[in-house]
Amino acid sequence: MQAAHPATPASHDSSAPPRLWSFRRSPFAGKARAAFAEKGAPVEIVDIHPGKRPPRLRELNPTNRVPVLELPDVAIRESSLICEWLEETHPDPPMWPQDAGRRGWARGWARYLDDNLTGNFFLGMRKMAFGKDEDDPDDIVERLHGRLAGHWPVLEQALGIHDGPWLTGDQFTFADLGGLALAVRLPEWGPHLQPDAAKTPRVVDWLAALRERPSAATIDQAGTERA
Ligand SMILES: N[C@@H](CCC(=O)N[C@@H](CS)C(=O)NCC(=O)O)C(=O)O
Repeated sequence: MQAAHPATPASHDSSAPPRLWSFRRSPFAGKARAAFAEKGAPVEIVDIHPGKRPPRLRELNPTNRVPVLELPDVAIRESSLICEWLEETHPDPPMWPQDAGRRGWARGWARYLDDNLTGNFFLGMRKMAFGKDEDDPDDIVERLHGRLAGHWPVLEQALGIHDGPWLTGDQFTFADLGGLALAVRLPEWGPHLQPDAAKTPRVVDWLAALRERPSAATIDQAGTERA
């Protein structure tokens, strides 16, 4: 597994809280910030400027992406793996179901949300903000955003399985956390893409419940800027 990339030596004071390299508008950095808030775990948030990424970011994460968590001896890349580190180091409150089957099911939904909902929506926003790639079709943003409509009914069905309010039932898990950035940003950034309460009422309620969580405030949280 290539989760951890060695940080350069003496990178980070071991008595200080871990440092989360972040960007305010990044949904995956937002997921990691919210995970720290849900766990009540201390963290230092440092912001990069997406157009002027500091060389240190690539030392920590070879893909030059955020989020990446800097620990005294290593750095952990990928928002989901930062969540796993948190679950292991801060077990309370548990953010995965105790039952192995339900846990595997929830992990599958966490992945589904990242890939199909968060991924398509925010990649479309990124292309709107920073421009399309050379080989993108002219309507790339509409294509990416158009995919959301097909995923709402699938999510509706999943939310019906354990009788809510969360994906696995009463317990709020990392699978639900995967929808938090979308829940917070969609009303403002893509109101026309929101699900229809008449067709997918569970999804509408789930998105509203996500926005009510105190950790939702971290989705728009900036850190100290690092050049
Ligand atoms: N799968 C990664 C995705 C990370 C990611 O795509 N980060 C974006 C910000 S949301 C980024 O830094 N993109 C930079 C780029 O594409 O150049 C994760 O979950 O951490």
